Amino acid sequence: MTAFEMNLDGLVGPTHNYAGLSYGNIASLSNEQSASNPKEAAKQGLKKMKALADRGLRQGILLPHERPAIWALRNLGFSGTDAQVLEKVARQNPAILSAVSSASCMWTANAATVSPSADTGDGKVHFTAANLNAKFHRSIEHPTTTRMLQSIFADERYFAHHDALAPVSFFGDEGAANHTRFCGAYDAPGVELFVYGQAAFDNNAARPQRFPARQTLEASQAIARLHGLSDAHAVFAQQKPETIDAGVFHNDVIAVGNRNVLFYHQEAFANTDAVLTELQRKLGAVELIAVRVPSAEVSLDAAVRSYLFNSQLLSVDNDRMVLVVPGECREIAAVSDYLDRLIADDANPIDAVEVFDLKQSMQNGGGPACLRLRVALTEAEYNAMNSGVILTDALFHDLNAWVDRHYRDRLTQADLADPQLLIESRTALDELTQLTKLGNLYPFQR
Ligand code: SUG
Repeated sequence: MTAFEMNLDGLVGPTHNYAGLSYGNIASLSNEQSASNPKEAAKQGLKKMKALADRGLRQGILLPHERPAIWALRNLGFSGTDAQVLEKVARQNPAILSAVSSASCMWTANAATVSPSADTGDGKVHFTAANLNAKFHRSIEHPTTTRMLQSIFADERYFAHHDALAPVSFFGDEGAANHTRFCGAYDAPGVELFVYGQAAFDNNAARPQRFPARQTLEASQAIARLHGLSDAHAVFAQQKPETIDAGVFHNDVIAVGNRNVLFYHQEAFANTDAVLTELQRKLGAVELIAVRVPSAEVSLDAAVRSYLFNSQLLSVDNDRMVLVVPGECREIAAVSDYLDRLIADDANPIDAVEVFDLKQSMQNGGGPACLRLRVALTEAEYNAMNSGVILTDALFHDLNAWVDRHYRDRLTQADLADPQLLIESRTALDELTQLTKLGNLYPFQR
């Protein structure tokens, strides 16, 4: 049986904007109120997807959600026609309008946690949509995410879906951004590393002082239980609290892994030696290659500014790996020099770097790794999924034309109140569900 990793990238939605919604995410805060370019954002993402698909990697998309989320505004008591709802929220509380207009579902690393069938108790691929309850604008994603994943991975012989965890801070869950699976081959049982920001029930546990820890140990443990992962298949590790205060709001801003390789910054974990020892013990005969980046070579600040670790580490041919990084990594000399040394060093399997311009997403704190959800699948599981979301040449062509037809090239906070934007967005999404054959996904379609 062969298995591989598929990447499902979030297609950037037509309301992509900069609202400064994510306290603790430095890029989001510093670009608040800038004008965005949704058309360019969507095309930058599509270009990355196409380049990886052209390398022979399996690539698919997850669809943007309905935004502005009129249903969420109605739940908050705004009433009348859709246009009246928009007018009222814009006048009474524009911050809420910004939140329900965010295209944040593009960062699909936060959509869900996925455990491949080789690891789970019942031999199915398990999905749990993330509750994302740390931020209001993200907490409204999981109902649509769950529906979408259920409709893409519908075959119950292969796939199991769980609702998001209880939406309270004790069970704050940010999905795969804090989850990395290690293995030999993708079809062999692996070890899943769950990184958390704080243990919610332990009042004496170390925690960040400045910015919030979004993922809790209790949430990670619940997901491991739901997915039927035995102790042999799971490791729980705390992120170093000081890094959260430095702007590392998810583990995928400070570490990335693929197969038996962990690429991480020296400051990533609270207890690095214990984490590496446990991972190696549970991996058994598979040798863990831990590539540690010292602060002396790349400072924590440079790591956050460049998003070096928010990269995709991909197996290209057999044992070789390519690191897919954002353009910012080549703009910071210390990081760029480090990358040159990394690929020249034969002690690790990373021998190429591929650079993408993802500035539109980066300005909201989303790099290459944020934009994708990894799903390791066997060939049979792949054949059982809804193929409408798989990025073929034809779909790539159709999506670019669709973006050209429906997207604006400039959006400000004031534009979010425009009832025409809602109509444009719904028209676009309605067409997209037909293009991808996903059926009626959105509240406005029901
Ligand atoms: O949740 N930014 C997202 C970025 C998510 C990045 N994901 C990963 N690291 N996996 C967030 O903070 C900003 C939206 C705004 O400010 O307009 C935002 O939601």
